Amino acid sequence: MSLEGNYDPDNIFAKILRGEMPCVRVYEDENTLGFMDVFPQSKGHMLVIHTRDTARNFLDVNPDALAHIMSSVQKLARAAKTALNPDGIIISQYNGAPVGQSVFHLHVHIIPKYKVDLKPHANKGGGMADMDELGALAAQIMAAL
Ligand code: DGP
Repeated sequence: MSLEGNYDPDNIFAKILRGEMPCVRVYEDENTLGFMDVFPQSKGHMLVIHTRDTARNFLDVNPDALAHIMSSVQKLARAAKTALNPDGIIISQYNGAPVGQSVFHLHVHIIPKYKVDLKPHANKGGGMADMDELGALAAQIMAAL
């Protein structure tokens, strides 16, 4: 998919929002959802999405919705720092399949980075996470919110 196109209501994050697909939730407010990435690039890799705005990418999004998303990203990044003590935290966001976007509901990655361990983006080699491990990490981060 390119930068052009219409929002697909059957994308995987839309299904998560409708409760049609499971996910390990970390943070929710009236506008956003933060949850564990199921193909984590590192311990504590999370995603933040808007729960109502149907932007496919950064270019489409309503600025107010973007502000809500980034506020939650900051909240979760701070919690990840407290809970997991990473050496650094990458905040990233991809626009268009050619640069790596694979889910076309705008999302921001929070990727705690440790000196020893960073896996490739999405499901390109890192493998799917164990849901119990994701749940334990989510609980650690939630305790720091
Ligand atoms: P991107 O490639 O930037 O569009 O990121 C999509 C991310 O979503 C990628 O890191 C893997 C993750 N992902 C894909 N499918 C699922 C899913 O069903 N559940 C969760 N929690 N994450 C998913």
